[in-house]
Amino acid sequence: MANSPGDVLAYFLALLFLFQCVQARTVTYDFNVTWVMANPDGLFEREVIGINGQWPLPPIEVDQGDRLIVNMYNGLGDKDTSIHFHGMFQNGTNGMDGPAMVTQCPIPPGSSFTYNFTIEQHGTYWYHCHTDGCYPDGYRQSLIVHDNSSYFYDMYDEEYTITMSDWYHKLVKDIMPSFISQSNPTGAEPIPQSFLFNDTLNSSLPVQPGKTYLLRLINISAFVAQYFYIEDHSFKIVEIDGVYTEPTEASMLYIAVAQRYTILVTMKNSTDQNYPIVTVVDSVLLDSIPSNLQLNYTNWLEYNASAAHPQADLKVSVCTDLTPFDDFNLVPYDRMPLLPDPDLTIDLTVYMKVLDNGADYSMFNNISYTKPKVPTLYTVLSAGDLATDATVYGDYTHTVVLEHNQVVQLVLNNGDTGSHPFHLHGHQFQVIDRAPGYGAHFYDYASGDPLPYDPSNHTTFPEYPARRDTFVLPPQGHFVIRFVADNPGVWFFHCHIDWHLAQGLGMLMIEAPSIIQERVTIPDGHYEVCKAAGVDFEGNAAGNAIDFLDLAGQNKQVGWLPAGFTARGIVAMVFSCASAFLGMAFISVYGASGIKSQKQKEPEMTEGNEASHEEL
Ligand SMILES: *[C@@H]1O[C@H](CO)[C@@H](O)[C@H](O)[C@H]1NC(C)=O
Ligand SMILES: *[C@@H]1O[C@H](CO)[C@@H](O)[C@H](O)[C@H]1NC(C)=O
Ligand SMILES: *[C@@H]1O[C@H](CO)[C@@H](O)[C@H](O)[C@H]1NC(C)=O
Ligand SMILES: *[C@@H]1O[C@H](CO)[C@@H](O)[C@H](O)[C@H]1NC(C)=O
Ligand SMILES: *[C@@H]1O[C@H](CO)[C@@H](O)[C@H](O)[C@H]1NC(C)=O
Ligand SMILES: *[C@@H]1O[C@H](CO)[C@@H](O)[C@H](O)[C@H]1NC(C)=O
Ligand SMILES: *[C@@H]1O[C@H](CO)[C@@H](O)[C@H](O)[C@H]1NC(C)=O
Ligand SMILES: *[C@@H]1O[C@H](CO)[C@@H](O)[C@H](O)[C@H]1NC(C)=O
Ligand SMILES: *[C@@H]1O[C@H](CO)[C@@H](O)[C@H](O)[C@H]1NC(C)=O
Ligand SMILES: *[C@@H]1O[C@H](CO)[C@@H](O)[C@H](O)[C@H]1NC(C)=O
Ligand SMILES: *[C@@H]1O[C@H](CO)[C@@H](O)[C@H](O)[C@H]1NC(C)=O
Ligand SMILES: *[C@@H]1O[C@H](CO)[C@@H](O)[C@H](O)[C@H]1NC(C)=O
Ligand SMILES: [Cu+2]
Repeated sequence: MANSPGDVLAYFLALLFLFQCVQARTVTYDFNVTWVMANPDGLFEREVIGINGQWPLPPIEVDQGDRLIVNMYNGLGDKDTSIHFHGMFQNGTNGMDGPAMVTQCPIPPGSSFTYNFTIEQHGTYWYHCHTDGCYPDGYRQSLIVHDNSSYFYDMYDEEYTITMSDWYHKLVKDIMPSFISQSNPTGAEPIPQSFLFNDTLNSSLPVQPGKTYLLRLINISAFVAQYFYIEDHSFKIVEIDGVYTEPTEASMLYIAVAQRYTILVTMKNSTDQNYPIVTVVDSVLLDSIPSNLQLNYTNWLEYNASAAHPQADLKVSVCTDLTPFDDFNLVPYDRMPLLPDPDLTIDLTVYMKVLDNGADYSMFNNISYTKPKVPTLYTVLSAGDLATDATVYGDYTHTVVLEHNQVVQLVLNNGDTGSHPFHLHGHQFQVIDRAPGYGAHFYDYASGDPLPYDPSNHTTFPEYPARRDTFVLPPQGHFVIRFVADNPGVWFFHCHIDWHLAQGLGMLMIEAPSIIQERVTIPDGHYEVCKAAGVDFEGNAAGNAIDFLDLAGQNKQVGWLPAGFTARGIVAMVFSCASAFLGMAFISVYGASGIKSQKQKEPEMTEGNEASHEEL
């Protein structure tokens, strides 16, 4: 074939065109983070964490393959901060993951920090502050990675993103001291004052008859899970936590903190009526229910702005009429098969225990996560050959060192009567076993016997297990997940109820420390932030950069109560099918009244505890 100069030019231009088409964009956001005033529930105006003077915060939107740059300036004046991009793998960019004292220093007031990474994923995510319990103050919003090559791209006409959250009238700094304290030995979680729908209430989504909408639902709560349904409309689930699923019909969802569901909803052809979008709070999670707390909320699919906007008909019984869809059964669209038998199994049990100071803490096994003095990633980078020795990360960060590409199985048993949404940074994991299942009996185990995982007696693992990045551990039940350690980095595994994280319900997995040392570089600006914050960025968990095996001076968890003290009394739990799922006429009373009469040991802080066991 003869190549004329014209052909060559055309070929060259075509190449150039192709190159430009596939060349990813860089999407830059400048965030000036300051306090602003907001009143999203119409009940109370309060200070919230705003960006560029605004709240609700700006959603981040990118296309798959884009580079995202977020230049963040901390203008809060009185609070450290950082951003975690929830669900992002940060493959090769571990230093951009965001949790303070894990992969970076907390960003003090007056400092700036640049997050800079590429996004080779798609779907529905969110970003939130990951320092000292700061996202309940409003620092959280959606992060959408568009993908016009998704299998459902031509199955809808328009898309909407909706966040759902709980909302407190008090600032975290005014809640936290009394939450983790001797006066709250049962660890009763703070009760939200309301539950927001896309950061407001009473909203209408304008829709057109016959069209199909893609709804991205994101639970950005700090604590409470909710049921979601639309009256007279069913839908198809197409994505959970960034993983496309086989289209799966459902009519009700249970969305726990940090979980995302993307659904396709096809509208009716008539325009005479508007339909309630109903969210019902899972009140089982609340230790007490104030009489003025609204537990069910109506928003609308608005077909006709001038027609009535009826309140939800809550006479339906969730148990008999609707059952929340069980995410365990969702098959990923890519049909990734069950991972092979694990190279490493990590066994964990969740406990809530009163420690020596009379306050309630959460722990995996006997370790309540306590911040190290040097961010753990920076310990990896400064420890040389000792980085593979878990000793250098200290006794209270609960660090497990993983080898590159190991198949890891994590068995999580719940020694607690509450449910907990667990999140693993840097991965989507396969959920291969879980008990009990959703449904009427989900909460039965809260009052009955625990149901730990029995490796010699379990149901057959799914052939194509559901994958996601956040999963709910049922009360006194268990779940078992598998993932491949193919993402060298320091990854936090923790409960996403911010109050429980503050109580220590977290641990670290360090994948392939020597590959981290080869691949991960930290921009100088990140170390400048450490200097401004007065935090060491070299050395072991105790800040010792000379002898990495000497942990003298490390932050320690609070000491154990002497034997004989009851950790947590459960006085009464009244469950019924309807109440568990609809929160009607239902109260569960955790230990508070029971334990108050017991003699508590006087608080006795061992050195460093109060300062070190801070919330994240
Ligand atoms: C951030 O916003 C505050 C308040 O509007 C302003 O005073 C400050 O100069 C801004 N800082 C930056 C770095 O943009
Ligand atoms: C929502 O509607 C309820 C009842 O219709 C009303 O009492 C409340 O003030 C509204 N809230 C907001 C934030 O619009
Ligand atoms: C972001 O990272 C890329 C790759 O390391 C680098 O080329 C670029 O200069 C960085 N941009 C900013 C604003 O830091
Ligand atoms: C898909 O998205 C890319 C990047 O935004 C764009 O260049 C391309 O035109 C889009 N394709 C379609 C079919 O919309
Ligand atoms: C939800 O709120 C965000 C941020 O304010 C906004 O961009 C988005 O359009 C809202 N979604 C709907 C469905 O109104
Ligand atoms: C979000 O998750 C929290 C915690 O699990 C839960 O209480 C709340 O009801 C959920 N919200 C929705 C709308 O699902
Ligand atoms: C709406 O009308 C279209 C076209 O007539 C039909 O295909 C579709 O099934 C109807 N949808 C519903 C929900 O009735
Ligand atoms: C819905 O909320 C209202 C107000 O909080 C309450 O009176 C009612 O009992 C609730 N209904 C259900 C079914 O939860
Ligand atoms: C919208 O609702 C009003 C009031 O019910 C009704 O009069 C009108 O015909 C409806 N419009 C359409 C387009 O259905
Ligand atoms: C937890 O238990 C293990 C084994 O019994 C023990 O070696 C370790 O020191 C304990 N950790 C704490 C924090 O008490
Ligand atoms: C195996 O598990 C099932 C279901 O949890 C239980 O009913 C059965 O008693 C168990 N069998 C043994 C031998 O533990
Ligand atoms: C990280 O990237 C490597 C290739 O560099 C790939 O093999 C691995 O699957 C990726 N891991 C994740 C979690 O994205
Ligand atoms: Cu929890």
